[in-house]
Amino acid sequence: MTQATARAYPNIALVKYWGKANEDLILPAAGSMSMTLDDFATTTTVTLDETDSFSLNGAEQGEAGASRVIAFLDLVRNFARTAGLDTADQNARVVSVNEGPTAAGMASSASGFAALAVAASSAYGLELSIRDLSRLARRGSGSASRSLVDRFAVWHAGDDQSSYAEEIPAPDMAMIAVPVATGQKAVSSRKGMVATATTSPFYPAWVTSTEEILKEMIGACKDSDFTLVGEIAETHAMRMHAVIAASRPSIRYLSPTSLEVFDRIAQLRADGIETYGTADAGPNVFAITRPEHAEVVSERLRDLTKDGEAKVLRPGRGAHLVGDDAL
Ligand code: 2P0
Repeated sequence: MTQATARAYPNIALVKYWGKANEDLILPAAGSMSMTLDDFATTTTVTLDETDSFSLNGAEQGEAGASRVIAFLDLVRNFARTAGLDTADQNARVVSVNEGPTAAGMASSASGFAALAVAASSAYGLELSIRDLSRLARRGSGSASRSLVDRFAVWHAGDDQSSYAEEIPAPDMAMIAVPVATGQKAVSSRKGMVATATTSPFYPAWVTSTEEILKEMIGACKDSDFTLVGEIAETHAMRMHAVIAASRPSIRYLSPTSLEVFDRIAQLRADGIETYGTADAGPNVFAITRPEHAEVVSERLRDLTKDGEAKVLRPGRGAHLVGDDAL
């Protein structure tokens, strides 16, 4: 096959990844855990071609915009060479469409590299397991390793072989996206992680406490204890923003409105609607709640969003190949 199309969804971490043990192999300093979403998909087609090129949402990308994608294709070609495939010397055209907002804290790099890993490995003729696809996606963007997995994933810290994501059982839940208006330009996750690791005095404690809390989270998921899952998720998100804020110079991703959303979530809890919040490297907040409360939570958070819409998301599918008819 010289052409393949794949679809992948973003994931939102409930135990966060923030910091690398190895920059080149994208090995995390600690494990993490996430829910794969069922919306904001990226669909990517890879076609072997005369030259490497990358189109995103209909816009042809120049050298800078295409560099991470081409570096990833080089990696896939190296694997093809090792496997003795004669596709290894061919270039490729990559066409991606994001249904969610790109680079707006909706984890588009996770869905992007997960879809690219599946489509490119298939176009180049590699036959990889989900585990190896997760390892491959990790090399594009760490969090992409988790978007290979259905529903809920744990991404293991470790070496190149052992650092992959796999599915874990978890209590059923809904996630409500609360996109918050902002004028400020965030520091990229990649740069923010390095700044935190090198300048935040709390970073060593962040790494060790993340390993501990991940074990607790896996236990809570296994016990289907939604309350404990939610408490851990919100605490861990706040710890991440705290260790980041302690960088020098300080980095702050949450906006005043983000904090208002966290206050509203606390009010929902006080009203008996069990809800918890999390936020990534940007001001947008994601609320988690039991499925039966999803609509009321969305309704109660809507006025704090930038477009008056708080979308209800559910656990979704890991990255997968799609046929031409599904485009
Ligand atoms: C996460 N984030 O666990 C955390 C929480 C953002 C905040 O993973 O450098 O884009 O490509 O490995 O995967 C964002 O980091 O970083 C991220 P790279 P990535 O979802």
